Amino acid sequence: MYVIGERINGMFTDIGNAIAAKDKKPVQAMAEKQLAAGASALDINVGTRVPKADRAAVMQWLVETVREVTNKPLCVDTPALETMRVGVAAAAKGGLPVVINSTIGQQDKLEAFMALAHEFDASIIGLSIDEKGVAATCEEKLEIAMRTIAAAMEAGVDVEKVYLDPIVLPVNVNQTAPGIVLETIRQIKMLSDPAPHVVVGLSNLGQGALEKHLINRTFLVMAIGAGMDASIHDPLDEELTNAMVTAELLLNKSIYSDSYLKAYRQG
Ligand code: THG
Repeated sequence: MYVIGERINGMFTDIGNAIAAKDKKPVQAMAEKQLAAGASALDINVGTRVPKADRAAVMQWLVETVREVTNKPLCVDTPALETMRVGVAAAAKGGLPVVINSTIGQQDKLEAFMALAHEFDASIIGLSIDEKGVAATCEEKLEIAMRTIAAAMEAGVDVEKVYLDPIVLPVNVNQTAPGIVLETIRQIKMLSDPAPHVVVGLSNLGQGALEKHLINRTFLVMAIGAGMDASIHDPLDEELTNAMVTAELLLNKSIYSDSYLKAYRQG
């Protein structure tokens, strides 16, 4: 599993406060902790407390702060093209790997973000959202997925670099949505050979629910079973990580030993 650590996000109080105080220490410590826990990449999101006019400059600061402690892929998380360009340029400096998180499937946005991906040799996450909002049905999600793949090919972005995100929303808001996402994952995996990568922002699912950790953990296992190969979540959640590693073991993606959980943590 390609785990993208979600914790460097201004929506969390510790990181929000560090951003406000321009204090690098808590940000760098959080980057190192997530990587030590097995994250393959780190999401970087300034959050909503930062005024819109300052977001590009704050994104640059946040990316440069994390880049001081790692050469791993940084996943620049913003819907704004200008903030994305600034963040991606900072993250990709020296030819280091970067992920654009994200583009929506509206044609003009797809073209602009795919051009940026091509320019920086970046990977890119394509959401199942377009001018009509979040796609509700499996058919609509697949239609946007196919448009996203087509736009990547047009822009010269290798399909291997595209991650499709069918969008999970809080289960306490709409209980039919998670099943639709699982079905969409299964179908995306049949679109082509090799199949496009699939990612979700897992923590959206349990947001506001008392049993959010259990809900997120159970869904992660189901989504892995459906073919999902990447996830934006908290790698510091040990039970979540144990469930993920066990799901991969049961799908024969890693070798069994009695100490397989320990083996994962030792890298
Ligand atoms: N898809 C993609 N990128 C994304 C998302 C997605 N980036 C942002 C978000 N969604 C993923 N990251 C988070 C981070 C935190 C929470 C949800 C999604 C969250 N956290 C706490 C919770 O679980 O209740 C609340 C915050 C706190 O503890 O202060 O909800 O879908 N491509």
